[in-house]
Amino acid sequence: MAWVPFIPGAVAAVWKGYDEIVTRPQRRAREAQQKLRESQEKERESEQRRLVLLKELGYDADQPTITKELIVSAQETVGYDKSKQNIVFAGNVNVGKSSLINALCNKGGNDDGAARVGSNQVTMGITRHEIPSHPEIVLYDIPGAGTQDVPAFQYYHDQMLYAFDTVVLVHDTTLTQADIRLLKMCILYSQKCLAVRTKCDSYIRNYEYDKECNDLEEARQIFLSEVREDIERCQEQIAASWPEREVQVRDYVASSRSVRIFMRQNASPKDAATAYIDELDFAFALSPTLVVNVGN
Ligand SMILES: Nc1nc2c(ncn2[C@@H]2O[C@H](COP(=O)(O)OP(=O)(O)O)[C@@H](O)[C@H]2O)c(=O)[nH]1
Ligand SMILES: [Mg+2]
Repeated sequence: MAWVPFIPGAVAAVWKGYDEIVTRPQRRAREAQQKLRESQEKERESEQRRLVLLKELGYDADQPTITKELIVSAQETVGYDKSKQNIVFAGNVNVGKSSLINALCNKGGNDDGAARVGSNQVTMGITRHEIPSHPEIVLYDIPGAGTQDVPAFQYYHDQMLYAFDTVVLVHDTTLTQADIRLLKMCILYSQKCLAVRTKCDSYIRNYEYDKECNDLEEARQIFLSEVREDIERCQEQIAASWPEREVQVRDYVASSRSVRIFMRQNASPKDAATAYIDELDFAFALSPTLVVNVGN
């Protein structure tokens, strides 16, 4: 009976062979099919989300698609310079776009070539501004959206924002729904965008009075903690449109007064209303070349 213990071994060997040749390839094929179905499903969901988002941003089938050709022709219209970084400042009327551009160009509102500032000085068309000490950058001032009712797609399209390398969304209080939609528009078109919350000097001074603070420093701390919380909320709202990947738009807290002081290569003012907040990081985000001389 020497063959008896031999039988289970032989069966196991046959079964192993069968598994290798028949079952395992079938299992692998089933797994591959399952993976393919899952990735197709993910793609379908992501395309569905894109369509819903486009609708939310005011796009309908009558509007033109932003093609490569359209981008090239818009770049010719706006005077896009291939050898420079072309940065456009967008946002509502009176939020401080022109003031910020003047500050970066180290100009006062009355200086030659300065962007026109103030509520009676609305920018009518696109204007180009160069930073004298930084020929590698060109800034563009455009008219504000004017009303919250202009759909993001329309503003983005009409102002040819897709023609620029970077869109800076300027705002002076919480991001409005229109601001958030505009930022989503940029993300949708894979365009570099950032936000800047300006006029902080004036808000900190108002806080000192409104919140009955003991001094400006206390007002600054309360203002900053409220603003940072608000920014986080808005960032979450933006990110919610892209659950499949990580999306974050930085929102820098600054004032045009302090940006100008920074551009003149001066140290941060001591006064709690104008002391630097995110001015340095904002300049770095626009272009690292803007902060090269700091600290030298
Ligand atoms: N206190 C303070 N006022 C600012 C600041 N930026 C802009 N302003 C004022 O806000 C008003 C509108 O600014 P402007 O640059 O013309 O806004 P735009 O319409 O977005 O271009 C002007 O009266 C500016 O002096 C800032 O950082 N601090
Ligand atoms: Mg303006």
